[in-house]
This record gives sequence, structure tokens and C-alpha cells, in this order.
Amino acid sequence: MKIGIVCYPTFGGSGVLATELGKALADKGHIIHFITYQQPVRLDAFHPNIFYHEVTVPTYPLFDFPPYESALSSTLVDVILNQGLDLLHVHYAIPHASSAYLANQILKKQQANIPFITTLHGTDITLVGKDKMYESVVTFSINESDAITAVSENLRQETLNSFKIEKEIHVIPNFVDIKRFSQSNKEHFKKMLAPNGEKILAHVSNFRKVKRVDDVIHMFYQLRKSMPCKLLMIGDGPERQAMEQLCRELGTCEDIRFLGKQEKLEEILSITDLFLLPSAYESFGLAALEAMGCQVPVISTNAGGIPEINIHGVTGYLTEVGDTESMAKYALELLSDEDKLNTFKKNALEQAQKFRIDLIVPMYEHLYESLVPAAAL
Ligand code: GMT
Repeated sequence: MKIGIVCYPTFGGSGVLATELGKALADKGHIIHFITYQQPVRLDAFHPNIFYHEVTVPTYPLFDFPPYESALSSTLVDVILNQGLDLLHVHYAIPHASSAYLANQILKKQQANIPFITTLHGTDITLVGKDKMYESVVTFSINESDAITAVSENLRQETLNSFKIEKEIHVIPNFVDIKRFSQSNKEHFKKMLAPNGEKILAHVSNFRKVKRVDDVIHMFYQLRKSMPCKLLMIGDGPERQAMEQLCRELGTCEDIRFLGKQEKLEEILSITDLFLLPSAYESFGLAALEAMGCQVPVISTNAGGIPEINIHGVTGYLTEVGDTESMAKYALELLSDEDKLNTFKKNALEQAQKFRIDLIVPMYEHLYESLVPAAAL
């Protein structure tokens, strides 16, 4: 099948998921065309079945806001026609679903329109989509999609509660490539970061408000009073500076390292003992799943779809949003009991196996097959 994928090309979960999906589909023989404004970050190697089309947005003195949505629609029309795509899969509703709709309307005039699938990822529904300024376009373009998927049961419910959706929403969860996200021996690296055998905690995010990164620091501050430990802060975003300032105020700087954006995440996760995800909302929590693939238990909130992957008392612990005291208490309990920690590590991997890429990608393929005429398969 020839499939067009539209996504945000950045380190964010939706872009990562879309890129990994495209790579997995290409490995299975599909021809994949990524259409976005920048090379997706995880599209890092040549693959004979993968093509990338950059959307450029010409500027003009009149444009205070260059019209990306129009440029994307025009590029979609061009790629669909000239590459003979069978199907378009857009990730993140805004503005990808409405651009896909517009492209299809243009193609209809030439009897050349193709089915498009919209995958909802989280903030496109729970934060941005609900904004009155976007709501009607989001509702319309979701309903005009030939199929809709959500990455968790929780996100499906959130979407149904917030928008008037007239179609079925299929739940297809996030997935992890266990071959990549698995524990490898990085003892030398661990020794460098924790020379006295301190336990290592890690947090990975885009440092946005919804991630409650300050809870990571506060929780660590409390834990550090009871045991020697180190914290690795991975990623970057609007809250980063304030977090570095918070560390200075709490006097924890010597035990916290801000590593910025990292491409070889699996290497850092391989030396991590505990992953922290204190988000106010998370439709799924891909970062936690990737940690679990590397046998890292998770302390998270019970927000959104997180309880669909992190099982309280089995793969980690769940707390109410903002309850840093319980997070620290659970962390101490787990990190000071080697047997329990090893059991949780094993359980984390077992749970991650349920979301293996080879189990989830066929769910998308089945959906594609239900929309594309048999002749194209
Ligand atoms: O977490 C983010 O802020 C990035 C965001 C995105 O859209 O790129 O991630 C969302 O999609 C991921 C992949 O489906 C999910 O695993 C994340 O939980 C979700 N984030 C939120 O719901 C906040």
C-alpha cells in the first residue's frame, strides 16, 4: 500500500509514534511518504520504501501568520496525485485533519480523493482542541475523517465527552520497539553518573506545564533526604529554565543533571532504576512505555490513560496529581528493597511486551485494509 503520513516532526510523542509507525510499515513492504515541515527526528536512516516531502510555507509581507495549513493541503494534493497514494494517515487533529479534508475536497473535483485516517494523540483533544477558537474545525474534520483512532480508551472517552463525534473511534494504543528499547549493559556509563552506586531516577518530557516537571524536582528533593540518589532530566521545553532555578533554590543541583534532548534514550534508560511521570494529563504516556521496555518501573500519576499501562503495585505506583509526598514514599519503598525492585523491573518488561510494535502495527494495517479497495492491496 502507498501511505502518506502527516505528523509533527519533533520529539513529541505523536511525531515519534507516527514516525515509528511509518518505519515499521516500510519494513513490512509498504511505501511510506512522510509529509511535514521538517524531517521527523526519528527518521534518521535511509530506507528504500520511505520518502519525505517537505512542506514549505512561502512568506509574504502581508502574512503575520504564514498559512501552513494551506501549504500542507497543496502539498498533500501534489503528493497524493503524483505518487499515487492509496491512503492518508494524519497524526494530531490540528491542523492536519482539516488540511487533509481540504486536500480531499480539491481531489474530489478530479475524482482522485483517497481515504484519510485521523489519529488523536492527546493534547489535540484535551487542551488545544477544546479551545473555542478551534473546536468547530476540530469536530468537523474529525467527523469528516474516514476513520478515527485514539491512543487509549481514556482518550476515546475524553473525545466523546468533549465533541459531538458521529463515528466510531477505534482504540489503537501506542507501541514500543522492544528490540531498541531493551536493557543493555551500560555499567561504565552508570558509574560515571552515580559513582557511589546511587540509585538513578529519570524523567523524559517536552517540559510543558502539563508535565508538572516541578513535581519531579520536589519529589526528588524529598527522596534525596532519605537515600543517596541521582536524577536525570531528559528533554527540553518552556519549563526548563524555571526547573534549573528550582534546583538551585532547593540545593539539589549536584545530584540533578539536565541532559536536554537525547536521541539514544534507550542507553540512558538502561542505567535508570525508576522513571517518573507526574503529568496532569497523559493520553497514554509513551515515554513511560519506552522506559518499561528497558525494565524501568514507573511512578506516575493516575491521570488520563496512564493507568492503562502502569499498574499500581505491579509495574510501579500511581498517585493523585500533585501528590509528591506519596511519590517520594513509594520511590523510597521500591528503591530500598532490591528484591521488590527486581520484581517490578521484570513486571515492567512483561507489561511493555503487551504493547510490542509487532502486535500493534497490524491493528493499523487492518484498519487501512478496511478502507482501501482490494485492488490496491
Ligand atoms: O506529551 C506531549 O506533550 C506530546 C504529545 C504529542 O502529541 O506529541 O504526546 C501525546 O501523544 C503521545 C503519543 O500518542 C502520548 O503517548 C502522550 O501521552 C500524549 N501527551 C499528552 O496527552 C499530554
